[in-house]
Parts: sequence; C-alpha cells; structure tokens
Amino acid sequence: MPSSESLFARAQQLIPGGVNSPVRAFRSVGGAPFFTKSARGATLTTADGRELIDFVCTWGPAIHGHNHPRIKAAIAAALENGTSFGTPNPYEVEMAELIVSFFPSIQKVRMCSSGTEATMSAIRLARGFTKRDKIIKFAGCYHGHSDSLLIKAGSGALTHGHPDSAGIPASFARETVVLPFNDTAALDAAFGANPGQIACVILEPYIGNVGFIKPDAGYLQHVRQATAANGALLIFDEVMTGFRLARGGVQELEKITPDLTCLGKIIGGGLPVGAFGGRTDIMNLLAPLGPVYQAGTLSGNPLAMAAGIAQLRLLDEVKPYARLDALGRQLCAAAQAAAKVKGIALQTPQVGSMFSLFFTPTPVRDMSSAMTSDSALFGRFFHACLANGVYLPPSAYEAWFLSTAHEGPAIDRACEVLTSAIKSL
Ligand code: HOZ
Repeated sequence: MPSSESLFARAQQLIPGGVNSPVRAFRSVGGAPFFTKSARGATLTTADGRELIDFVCTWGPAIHGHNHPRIKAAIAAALENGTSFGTPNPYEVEMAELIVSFFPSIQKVRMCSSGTEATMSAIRLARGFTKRDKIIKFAGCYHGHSDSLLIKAGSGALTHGHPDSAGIPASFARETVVLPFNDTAALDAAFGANPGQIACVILEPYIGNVGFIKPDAGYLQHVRQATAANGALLIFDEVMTGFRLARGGVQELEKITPDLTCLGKIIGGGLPVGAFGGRTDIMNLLAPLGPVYQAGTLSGNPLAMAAGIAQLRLLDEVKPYARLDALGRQLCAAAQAAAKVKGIALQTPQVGSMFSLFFTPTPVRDMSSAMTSDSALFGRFFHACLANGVYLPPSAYEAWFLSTAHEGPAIDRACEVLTSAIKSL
C-alpha cells in the first residue's frame, strides 16, 4: 500500500486540493491529511498502518462504529440482487415506513442521495407551497452546498474562509436572509421587514457545523411560533442530528413539530443517502403528484436502503442514547479537568454523541461567539492528539461524533490522550 504522503502527492495532481471534500484537507490545522485504508469499530487504519481512535465517525453516519457486521451483511445480501434498478424497489417502502415511524412530523418522505439534495429540494418545495421566494437561514448553519444556502455558511466553507462562496449570483443571494442564531428579536425583525415574502426558515436545530451549538431555552419554540404566525414553513435540517441525538432527532428532544425535515448520514448506514419529508399536504406538491420537480437516478438505491434499514433497526435494538450521552460527558469532563489544571478557558457544549471543544472564555451560542475560539491553539491540540493516536475533526468549527464502539478501552484511552494534549499546550 502506498503511503499517505505519496497518495496525497498523486491526489494533488488530479483532484483539487487532493481531496474530494474540503473539510478533509487539514488546511486549518496544518499538515497533510492521512489516507484511510480501512475502518472498524471506533478505529481507522491509515495507509501507513497507524490505528487511530476516530471522533469523526464519517461525519456522523457511523453511530454503531465503522463496518458493523450487521450493516455489512445487509449490504452483501442486497448486492446479490443488483446494485441499482432505476425502478421502485421494496427497500424504499420499508425505509419510508421506518422514517415515518421514527419521526411523527413526517407523514410522507422522498429519498435522495445526499444531505445537500435534501435541503435544496426542501427549500424548492417550501417555495412552491408558499408561492414566496425569500428564505431565512442562520449564520454558521451549513445545509450543504446548493446556491441559496452557501451564504454565511459553516463547516468547510467557514473553515476555508469562504462562508459566502464565489459563484453565487447576487440575485440568488438576495433571496436568502441571514440572521444570527439564538436571536429572537432578529427573527421577528426579519419577518417584519419582509411581510408575506418568507417561504421558510431553515436551521440546524442544534448546530453541528460551526462546532456544536445548542439553542437557548425557548428559542426553537419561538422560531416555531414565528414561522406559523407569518405563514412560513419551518424546515429542520436534521441531517446530522436525526437518529443520532434521539430516535426522533432534536424535534423529539425539544417537542417541536417542523413542517419539513431533512435527513441524511445515519439513514444510509455509511452509503450516500439523503431524504426530506413532512406534512402530506406539502409533500403532495412534489412531482409526479404536483408541480414541484425533484428527481434522482440513484434515489432509493437498494444498497443504500438496505444499509440504512439495518442501521435503523439496530438503533431500535440497542437503544444507545443514554450510553452515548455518558461517553460524551466523560470526554468533555476529562477535557474540562485538564483545561482547569492548565488554566485554559474551554467551552464544551455537548448533547449525547455530539459535542465540541471551543478554546474560548466566551459561552458559545452563535457563529460570532464560536469564532472567538482560538483556532491556532485548536490546531496544536489536534496534532498533539493525532500524534498519540486520536483523530479529531480537523477544524475548530466542526462537531465531534461518538459511536457505541467507543465504549470501553477506546474512550478511556481517548480521555488520557485529550488530557495530556491539553496539558501540553
Ligand atoms: N457536514 C459535514 C461536515 N460538517 C460534511 C462533511 C463534508 O463536508 O465533507
């Protein structure tokens, strides 16, 4: 197997930046990315033969750990029957039934192939339903890379210094109103300034793309009430949080019923999948029933559906949420204890298996407070962990993810490594 160094040298000749998604490029933490040759449980094995405890979990999907035998077996069984049919298949029906049973707000669901497609399509549907053009999003929320949504975006767009991507026509950007998260007055003012014009409000109800940020008590309830009062749809982007923080996502935890929900990541069991769903009267506007067009050759792909069905059924069997929350608390407590000894200010917002370490004295509740985090310090911390076999998201502006496979030796070792990395800063 060629080394990571030689693979990266070859990749950079042919693939922009040597990566197929910018967040993988290590640009904000410095150094060159490693290449992964295999993954199992809580561990990645690099092309160089190093074993790393992984807190990226393929950016969310690997909630049962990498390469889980049940999911592998489901994919293998589906593979016997073919890889793609271009016709409806039985797996899609089972997947729709499962999603609807996990998310009471979803009465009908349409499968697609990525989270980006899910949010892009949900917004088109909201515009078609309301016959309005403008949308509201929040600074630091990242909803994939469609044109309307790459404005004050988080994740790699922010990490790499392009939260407002080049290539978005100004006329498109004008239809997107960007507000600070957790600011009820700003939301009310935006509705007041654009009467009868806002098609929808889209948000990550717990943000996972500018680091992990929780809403203030009552904030999401205010957003729900304001959207309803102004005839706008509420879209929850639960691509990351859906099935991960609770069986029914943040909407279950916060007892909120959005009009539309975007899903992805976990429902593909590690294969490429997205989905969006919601109220029947809205979803029935989609083609072929209605005038809002949306389509995909690989939508409902049988391998991806089989993997996702196995993953969701396993979730219901193992009921992992209390266990994952204990792991998240353990890791954040270890980091806080080390930071206290060292005299470093650290914020560790955490819910269940998602959390972040922000090196700042400022409580983090929106994009501007997240950006007070010392990203140079994070870079040193990242490399101190990596040198000792622990892989973190390679940016101060990403959430960390846990899996059930981290229970036991992996979490204990990770706590030791995090502690000594913080003490070394
Ligand atoms: N939303 C994920 C990271 N924040 C996506 C991963 C990617 O962009 O590659």
